[in-house]
Amino acid sequence: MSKQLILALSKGRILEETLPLLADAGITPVEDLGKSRKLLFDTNLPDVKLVIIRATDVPTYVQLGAADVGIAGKDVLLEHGAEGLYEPLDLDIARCKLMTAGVTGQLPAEARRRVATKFVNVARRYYAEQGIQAEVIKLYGAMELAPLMNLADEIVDIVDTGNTLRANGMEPRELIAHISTRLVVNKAAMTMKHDRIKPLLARLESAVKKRQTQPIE
Ligand code: PRT
Ligand code: MG
Repeated sequence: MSKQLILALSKGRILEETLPLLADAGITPVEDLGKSRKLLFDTNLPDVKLVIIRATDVPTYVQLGAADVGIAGKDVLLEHGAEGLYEPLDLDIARCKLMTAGVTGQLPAEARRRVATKFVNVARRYYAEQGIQAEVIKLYGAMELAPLMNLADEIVDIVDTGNTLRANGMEPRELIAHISTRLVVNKAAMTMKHDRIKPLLARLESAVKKRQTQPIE
């Protein structure tokens, strides 16, 4: 195994909050990520590289060892499954909730419930645990549209302020999980590259703690 360390970062909203944390931990990309179409970046540390990929691909890269360390939302990790991954650190960014939601004022369907979501594994598990019969329908976006178009009775989606739901005549129903961004590590790399990963973990952990104790501006 090479001594190079590859970090897989989720692009999108998590990235903006990840970069300051990495900077606090002493890792900065050598070029402006926003100005480049590249996906693989050198950093100030000669043996640390960053790959910037779809959030849903991060656990796959780390599980299969193409990246040693990854940063992804707990929602994505719950959907992917934990095989081959350690999850040693909560980065405490991009907090939100994974919830069920439906049309405002409408009671959940009594019989078999049609549920639209991109989190099909999470949804199947959740409804089974609740003893609710559910037909889970996979969508790739705009879940809020599904009940309005009578494609589904309910959705499973990320909720933060609830504004997106309200704007579409929907309301949150049940909480499935509290979500935040997590650091994941390939299990083999954790052993083989322990001398590299351990100090990175320690520096990120203190960067997270520093933020948590800072007064809110
Ligand atoms: O990948 P894709 O394009 O499908 O998702 P995206 O563009 O919505 O999100 P992305 O990739 O930029 O970041 C997704 C990750 O950010 C998730 O995996 C979560 O861990 C985290 N996160 C935190 C959120 C939100 N907050 C959030 N509010 N991801 C999505 N949202 C969306 C949600 O899907 C819904 O459409 O925002 C809307 C709800 O927000 P409110 O404030 O209106 O309730
Ligand atoms: Mg996106």
